[in-house]
Amino acid sequence: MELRCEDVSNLAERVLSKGRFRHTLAVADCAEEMARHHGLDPIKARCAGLAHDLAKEIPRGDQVSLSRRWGLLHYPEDEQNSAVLHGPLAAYWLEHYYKVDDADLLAAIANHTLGRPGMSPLEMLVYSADLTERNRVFPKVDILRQSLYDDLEQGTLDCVERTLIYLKQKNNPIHPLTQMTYEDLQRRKNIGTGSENA
Ligand code: DGI
Ligand code: FE
Ligand code: FE
Repeated sequence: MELRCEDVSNLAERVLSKGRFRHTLAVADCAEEMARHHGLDPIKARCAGLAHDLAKEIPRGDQVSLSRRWGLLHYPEDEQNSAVLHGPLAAYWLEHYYKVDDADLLAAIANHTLGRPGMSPLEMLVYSADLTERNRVFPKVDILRQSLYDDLEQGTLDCVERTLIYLKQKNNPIHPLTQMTYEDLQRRKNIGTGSENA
């Protein structure tokens, strides 16, 4: 089934707090705008943005038990830091209960917190819009926005790097997928540079 923006927006408004819904709308606007700028599907980007945090406010204990039941726990770190489970949960829920069958849309929702090696442009959009939407205020956020405007892949690499620095500063463990995403984007950048110079 195709996911309609209006339906996801209504669903998000119903299941999320006011503040989280405000963030959701800002991610949707940001993802849509970036998609238009980079020649990607703006409606799909908006839809993914609207859906990305649908499972965020499920109580953490329930997030862990649902993830276990649905086979979504892949790393010891998934359980140790349950803040990373809500993306895969929302995607699973939309796929199995709403019969959403757009694999790229589902992946963008599932991977919005940690990324993954081999991210698609839509996955990069949602990952980066989540970090840089208009309500996010942290030092140098404008530099990230500019970098994303100039080049989606480089901008996403900068976003992952910022997440790594932030997690290290706070002494939070780095999830293996965050590290793998970073290394993959660096590798892709180097391959790109190599072929341009060839
Ligand atoms: O859901 P949002 O708050 O909008 O943003 P998000 O989906 O990026 O989730 C952010 C949370 O995920 C935040 O608590 C930090 C956590 N997180 C993201 N990557 C990692 C991580 N936590 C750890 N420990 N390791 C990671 O690599
Ligand atoms: Fe999230
Ligand atoms: Fe979010």
